[in-house]
Amino acid sequence: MISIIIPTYNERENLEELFERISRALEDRDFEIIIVDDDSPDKTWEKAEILGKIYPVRVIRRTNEKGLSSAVIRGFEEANGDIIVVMDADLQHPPEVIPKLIEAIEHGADISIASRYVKGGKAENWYWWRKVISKGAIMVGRVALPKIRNIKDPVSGFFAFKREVIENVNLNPVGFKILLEILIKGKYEKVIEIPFTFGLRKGGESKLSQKQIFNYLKHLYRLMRWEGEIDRLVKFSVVGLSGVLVNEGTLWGFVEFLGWDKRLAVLPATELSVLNNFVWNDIWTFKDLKRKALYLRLLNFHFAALTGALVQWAIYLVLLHVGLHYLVANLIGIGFSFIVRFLFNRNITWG
Ligand SMILES: Nc1nc2c(ncn2[C@@H]2O[C@H](COP(=O)(O)OP(=O)(O)OP(=O)(O)O)[C@@H](O)[C@H]2O)c(=O)[nH]1
Ligand SMILES: [Mg+2]
Repeated sequence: MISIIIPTYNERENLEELFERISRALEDRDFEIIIVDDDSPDKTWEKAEILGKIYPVRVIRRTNEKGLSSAVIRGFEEANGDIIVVMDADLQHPPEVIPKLIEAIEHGADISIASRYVKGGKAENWYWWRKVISKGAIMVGRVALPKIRNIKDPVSGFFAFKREVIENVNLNPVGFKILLEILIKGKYEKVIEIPFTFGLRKGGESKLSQKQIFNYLKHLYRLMRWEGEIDRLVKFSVVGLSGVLVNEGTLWGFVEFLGWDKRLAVLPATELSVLNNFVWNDIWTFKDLKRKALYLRLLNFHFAALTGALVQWAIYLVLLHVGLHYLVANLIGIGFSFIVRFLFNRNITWG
């Protein structure tokens, strides 16, 4: 049995074609359609109930709750299927793709995603700025959450999964992107992406707004916390500060007690601080991620430090050139260096 969850808000005029095409695509299968409507002013729920006489549709009309993700989660609670499909009502998600999503699961995937960004997929007729925002948002998400870094379209609203993936998982209805929530918190091994063309909506209006971008960032932040990535960032910063102390302290010792040349003493002092940071990051920040051999981690860590220093220097020079105060320029350079080093180490050294 397959459950198809469709959240709706003012989609009345799309329902008939939607149900017709789903039924045709799934004619040799057992399925149910679950419409979760937030009491749409255009009475989408009423239309769905009428069409329910012809198609296997169940309608949930929510009157005291609103929001896309919570609607989808409500649909999960009502679903009877072993395979659950989520899609939009506005026909941007062609029902003809559903059999491919289901076949992927029957062939061993736990989650299958209809993807705009794998080979063969695309978003049709989008303004260039919408493409940039969409791709940029995905890139930020993949960088912020290493668990999903290999997934090309982790924010698709069109996907299918085995019921077990979300069993006993506490999904939070924040944000617009329930798939992200499932990819981070769900229990699964294999994900497959199926290319599809995301068309223009047939009728009705978009509910996507500027506010969603902010909500998306908030959602990412919560998932980063959940994943422990924020903890890592904090630990990495603390270690970085300890490195400053080691660097300054050893430099002072070399110069004052050993009488070394100031111009050269800074080099071993810096190396000692890099080693200090490596040790703490290895046994604390990234202690659960020692997948590479020790010498490779050590080598990569040095490479990250060097890359960070070069980035810092380059940004410093550019900002000096545009007229910033040198201390401000350096501070911004340090900020960028921090990000570069964190990402390098998180994804490569301990990746
Ligand atoms: N129940 C419920 N459904 C919603 C809500 N917001 C959006 N939807 C539905 O979720 C689906 C996706 O919303 P869309 O407005 O199409 O978002 P989009 O596809 O990113 O934007 P467009 O490309 O402009 O269509 C549609 O089926 C909407 O009717 C909501 O608050 N509650
Ligand atoms: Mg849409």
